[in-house]
Amino acid sequence: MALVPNMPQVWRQETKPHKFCPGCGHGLVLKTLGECIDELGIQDRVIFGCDIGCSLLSYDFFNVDTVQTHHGRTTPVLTGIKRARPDRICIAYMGDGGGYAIGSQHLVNAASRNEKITVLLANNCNYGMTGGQMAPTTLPGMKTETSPYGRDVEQTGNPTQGPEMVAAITPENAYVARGTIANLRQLKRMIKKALETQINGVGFSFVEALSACPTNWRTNAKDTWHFVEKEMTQYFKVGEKKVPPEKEEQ
Ligand SMILES: Cc1ncc(C[n+]2csc(CCOP(=O)(O)OP(=O)(O)O)c2C)c(N)n1
Ligand code: SF4
Repeated sequence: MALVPNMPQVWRQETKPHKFCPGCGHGLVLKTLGECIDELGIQDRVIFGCDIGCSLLSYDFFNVDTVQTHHGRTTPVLTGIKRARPDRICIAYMGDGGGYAIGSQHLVNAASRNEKITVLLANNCNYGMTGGQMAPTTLPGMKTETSPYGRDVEQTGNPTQGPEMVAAITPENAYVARGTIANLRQLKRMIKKALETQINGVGFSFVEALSACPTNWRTNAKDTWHFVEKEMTQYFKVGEKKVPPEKEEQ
């Protein structure tokens, strides 16, 4: 990312170590977002918001204006900022707990109002920061701290299908997709299209990224990738769910 003049030497470094656990997916999602911001040349216009949860560890990840919000409240905070400053590119970043549990009403409201913000959500099938409790996205039969015998879908329902839900309630000019850390080129194309949807002032944009939490999954590298690529995709289908229609040439 471009350097800011007059910053202390330590902050001027272009990269620094992130704070996530080894093998965590958040770093991959955020690096991909950073590449999109750089390639679109919007660093000076971006306002980045991160939730409570492990997403908050990104509060000093980027050299952009950043706000860290309460759990689940990143979508309305960024909606408010966008309404006050429509010239800014507002990006709300959160986990599946922040977006689909405590913040689900905000996601529904912002999506159905077609707010001109971009929501990027890392789905790791559990509440990572608090020690791996069951989340709306926990897979059927998956063991977590609060489902030690495996998630019972008869009692707790099926995993939340976030992008499918957002696609169902947004107008046709929204952008909605599900990517994965297992295919970062595709995820980058999706995040870029989401940001372009906001840059063009078209509509709401939402990208869920299938992510990894090896610490709470208690998986080694091989099993982590197997879970992301084979287990999660049985329930969460990767792909674009809604793409704004091409503008006709005048
Ligand atoms: C209002 C409120 N309720 C509950 C919590 C406790 N809490 C902190 S992080 C978290 C869940 C985080 O899970 P997720 O949003 O999926 O993000 P992850 O850590 O997995 O990236 C919870 C329940 C809180 N901080 N504030
Ligand atoms: S607890 Fe999970 S989501 Fe949080 S930093 Fe560690 S691996 Fe990532």
